[in-house]
Amino acid sequence: MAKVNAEPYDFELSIPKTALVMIDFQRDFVYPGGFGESLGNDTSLLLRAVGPAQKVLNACRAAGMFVIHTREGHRPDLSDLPRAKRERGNAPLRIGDKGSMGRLLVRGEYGHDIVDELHPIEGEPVVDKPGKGAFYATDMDTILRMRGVEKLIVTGVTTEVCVTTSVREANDRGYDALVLEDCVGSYFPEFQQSALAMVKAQGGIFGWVSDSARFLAALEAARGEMVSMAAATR
Ligand code: C5J
Repeated sequence: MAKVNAEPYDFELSIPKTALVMIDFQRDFVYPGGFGESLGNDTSLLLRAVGPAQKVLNACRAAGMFVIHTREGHRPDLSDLPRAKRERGNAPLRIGDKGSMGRLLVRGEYGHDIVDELHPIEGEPVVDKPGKGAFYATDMDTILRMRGVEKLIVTGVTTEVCVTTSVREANDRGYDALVLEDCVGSYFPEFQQSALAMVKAQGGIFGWVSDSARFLAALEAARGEMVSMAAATR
């Protein structure tokens, strides 16, 4: 089986059993004028992950891998927004308030949607989540299990918030998760480093860490294996 060179050790790649998970690549986090900037963050740090993530997305689509996207946000009436989440941070603009890309983190608004470069295409489910974790109050687990998915390739923003919260949730549900470090982004470079270190420590306590180049090389090998297997069974 094709293997992705990764830490703490190689990650076995099986295209039919794997999903590419694109976490919260929303304008609200990645561009100025959205929720991320309203909290005082420099959004340009997240943009760095978009190019590598686009390469991985295109390659996974070409390989026929299942792709699933998530978006963090709330109903327009904010009925699913906990008081604590709205009030915490004491920012001048809060979730539900109007920013330059529409109401912050509200479903249906321009800022809530995924950036053009990584926009979902037909057949790629979009999971709308009210929390940080992709599995909390969503049908993420059901969708993955219906497809027979056991392994996750994880990209997205932000590394130490929604990405690793989702990786921890996935771990507890029995999935193997591989995080691609140049395809995840944080407003805090030091948090990016420590969040990824926590994933792969202790023999991969939450999962594996690699990067887009090493993943793409293994994906090519896995595609080759599938072609050879199909030819052998003909
Ligand atoms: C945050 C996220 N950072 N998607 N959300 O509030 O990581």
